[in-house]
Amino acid sequence: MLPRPFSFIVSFFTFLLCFSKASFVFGLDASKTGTIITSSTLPTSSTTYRALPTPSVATLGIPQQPSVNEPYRGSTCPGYRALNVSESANGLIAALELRGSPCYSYGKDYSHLLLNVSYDTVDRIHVSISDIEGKQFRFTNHSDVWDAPLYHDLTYPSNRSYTFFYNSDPFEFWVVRNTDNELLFDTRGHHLIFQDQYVELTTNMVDDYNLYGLAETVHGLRLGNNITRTFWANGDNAPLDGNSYGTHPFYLEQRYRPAANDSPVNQTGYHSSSHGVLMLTANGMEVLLRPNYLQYRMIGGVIDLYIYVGGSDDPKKTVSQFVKSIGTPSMQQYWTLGFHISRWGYSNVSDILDVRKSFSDFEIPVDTFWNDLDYMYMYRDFTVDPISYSKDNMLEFFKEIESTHQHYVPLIDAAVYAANPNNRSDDSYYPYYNGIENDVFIKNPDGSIYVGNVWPGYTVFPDFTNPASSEYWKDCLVNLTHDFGANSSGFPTFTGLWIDMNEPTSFCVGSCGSAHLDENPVHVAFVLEGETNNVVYSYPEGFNITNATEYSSVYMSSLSQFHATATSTLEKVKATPTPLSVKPDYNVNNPPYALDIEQGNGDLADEGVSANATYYNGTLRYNLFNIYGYGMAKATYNALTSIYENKRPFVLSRSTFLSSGKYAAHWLGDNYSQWSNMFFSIPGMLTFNLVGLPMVGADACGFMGNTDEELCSRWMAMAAFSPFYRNHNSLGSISQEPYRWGSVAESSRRAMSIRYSLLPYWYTLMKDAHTEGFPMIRPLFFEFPNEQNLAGVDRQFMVGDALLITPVLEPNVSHVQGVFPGNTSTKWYDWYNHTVIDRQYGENVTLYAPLEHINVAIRGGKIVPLQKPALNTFETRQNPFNLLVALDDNEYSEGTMYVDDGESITQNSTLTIKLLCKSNQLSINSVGDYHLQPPLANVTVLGLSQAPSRVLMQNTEIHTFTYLNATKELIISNLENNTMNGAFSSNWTISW
Ligand code: MIG
Repeated sequence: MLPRPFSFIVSFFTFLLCFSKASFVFGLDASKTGTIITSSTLPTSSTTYRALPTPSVATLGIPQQPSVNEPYRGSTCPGYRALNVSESANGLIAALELRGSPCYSYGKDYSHLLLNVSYDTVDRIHVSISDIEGKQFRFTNHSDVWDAPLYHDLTYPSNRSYTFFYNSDPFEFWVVRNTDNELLFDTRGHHLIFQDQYVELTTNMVDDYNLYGLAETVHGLRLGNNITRTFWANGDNAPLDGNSYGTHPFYLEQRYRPAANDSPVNQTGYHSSSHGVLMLTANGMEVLLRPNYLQYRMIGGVIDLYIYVGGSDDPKKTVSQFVKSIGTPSMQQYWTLGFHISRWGYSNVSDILDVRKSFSDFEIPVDTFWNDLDYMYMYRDFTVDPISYSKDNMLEFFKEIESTHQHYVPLIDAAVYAANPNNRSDDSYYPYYNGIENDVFIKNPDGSIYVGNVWPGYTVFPDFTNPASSEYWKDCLVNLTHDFGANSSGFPTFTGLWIDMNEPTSFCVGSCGSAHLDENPVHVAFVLEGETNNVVYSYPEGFNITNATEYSSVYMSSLSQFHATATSTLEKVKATPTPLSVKPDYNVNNPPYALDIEQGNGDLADEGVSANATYYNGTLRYNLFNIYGYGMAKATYNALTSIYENKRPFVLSRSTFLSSGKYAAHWLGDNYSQWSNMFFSIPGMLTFNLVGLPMVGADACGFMGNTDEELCSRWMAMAAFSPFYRNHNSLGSISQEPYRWGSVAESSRRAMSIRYSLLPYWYTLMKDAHTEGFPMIRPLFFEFPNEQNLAGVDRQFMVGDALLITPVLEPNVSHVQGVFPGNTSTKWYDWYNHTVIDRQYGENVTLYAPLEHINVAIRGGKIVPLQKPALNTFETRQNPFNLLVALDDNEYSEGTMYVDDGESITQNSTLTIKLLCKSNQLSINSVGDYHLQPPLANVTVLGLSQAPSRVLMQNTEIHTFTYLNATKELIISNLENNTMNGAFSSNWTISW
């Protein structure tokens, strides 16, 4: 724990001062800039350059005013004209020529561009615009770093579902869906700007467009037309509307149009269509959503625009087109669908063992125990603290969880401790020296190693774009299994990995540790929760009312802490940035267009490995900024496949990029224990589900700040319906395992019994996500796409197509309102009492929602496969099946169930069961040989108008059935004897 010397603070500010002055002087000097376009197009007068706000020398640590808040600079840009257009069956090629003088809005204009339109597939068109000389960084040239089906599945069909139109002078283009002439993308009226550090492309939009996606941020589901989405990976907590951990530059647009004839299936008066748009880049970018237009502003790279044609009435199909083109998410192991308990602050093995025992004492299901930084030796990756997490104790722990088929997932940070060179004998940290030897760490532009500051002190960062890093990373992780006590017989230790801080985050400006490794280990540049004067006193909204007495004492303590800290020197330390010895030909540290970022004061070099950091082949991080987390997930996934052969790796990643779902699941990061944050987790999860990363969840009960009983009860219940279900907590907050309060325990037990019984359904949803790219949880409009009033609904959500969840999202209430979509013949049944929910079309129905109860509705027409729930997923899998058959108005319903061994990458056999109920007969049709031993216990049929006189399974009469008149439900039980060889091992029918 060595505080940084105060002198650093002083020198840092002196440094800042010098450079802000210098920037003005250098800004006038045109000769200091490199040339990209021909010399004749270079500006001749210094006034042209005055417009550039930033210095043309490389600088670090300079805060910037976001350009998006400044007057628009592109209005004098002349645009381009198309020359030599040549069309073929595959697409269209043209040269684009600047139509006038360069405008230098935020960089130097290219005089000539190459337009390449490719008719990729029936429903996808690719429009690429690049500089003709190929000087700009081009993401799509780096398939070694990021590969996807969209590079390979090119068919150039003649029966394509879209048409590309253009005007030559000025060059403008638009793309139309053939079936209904919808304009999907339309640049008419907007000049293209294409400069070395600024590319701008604008499309016209319809009024009040319904746009979704563009993850990751904290916002409602429907983005609206007054938001700027910034893509620049960032590790800050819960940045409302700001740039966050991941970047997924894809949007889905849903449009409604009045229906000509109002058919009985569609009482809404509308039809809908949807399409999708992807801007494929890992560069810094802003997307401006404004009334009637949407504008891309990229600070580098080229244009690689993909338009997914989608079609009528089925947003799922549009999402599927997109997700299949980037790569569908992987199947996870079955146990990952169970409940996960975590916290930062399990300071030794006994803490975890106590937690495990309490879960069992309180009979609350749990599959997985998570370990944060606490297990490491001085926060160093790939080490295990020899005292608090000793091998002997860990071995006991691993044996125990193995006997109960539970799991353990530890955290790994992106940053690797940089050992103190003066102390090599004591500080022989192998992952550092091994990485140096194999030359796998990110560099500075001058070739020295980039050194940031994270938990263990000064740190280095593996360069996951470097092929050599995969062996290195695998070696590190294999060593970690040994540190945990794995021996040659391979005793299992962790069965998944949690990868954190992989934006990657660093707590200082630039390569701050370059000349300071001899000071390691240093304490992070701020005070940790729980350290002196940093007690967590925040509570959820309404805590002052619900817990008035406790609140008043907390308030007094927080006041005294405030006074104590106000007078102490808790300022954040910033280390001296290292000046660059190599000057890039453009300004990577303070590009002329300043992104509106969360990082300290808009400084591109702060709180993350900065833009001038350099990958092994010379690529600047500037150009591959947003893909670090993806690379780390991929390397971790690959390492795990070689540690556990043919087992699906479970990786949970904080930073993600397009197609990260192939390698990782995601949690929404550092939220607050606040009701508002519980709400925002819904749009957060729904959005990830529509960008191809469905295995997602938020830290239930909230991460930062203290939770309280009521919030935690409600959140544990709601999170039971998220694909990834984990309760995680920050270092200094009060404990929040579900057994800490009676009502939280009870509400968790109730919701978990539903979740665990639904495991066959969840697993089938995961399979659909994996094969089709479908979301596991969905906004209501995905299932009811013609109801315009559902376009913004994000306080409710659907699990698959059969279940509608209406959570309580505020304190001190016992009722909740929700809509139940579908025309008046649609039926919704209450999960618990099986009554039909009484509702009108478009009505906000008030539902009773006492503290331990979450409202779940089943949609008529769907069959949901269930299994009797147990205390973990393994036990649940051994239990008998049940079928919940929710009939629609015509007494029809259907469903599917997919099963396999739940863990292997390559399956020897699988089983897909189609379930169908019509004309008083339920039948199954199984395909595949995977054998499921558990029998069928019960079948419950909801919405059966008449009591049956007898029930037959195949030709055998079943006497164990009852019909409940009040709820019109048929319960057929004790079917085990008729299905002794497995519930679905041969096809059967049950009729009545
Ligand atoms: O700066 O490892 O989002 O889940 O508990 C905090 C400590 C670093 C951030 C993760 C959070 C984790 C925490 N980490």
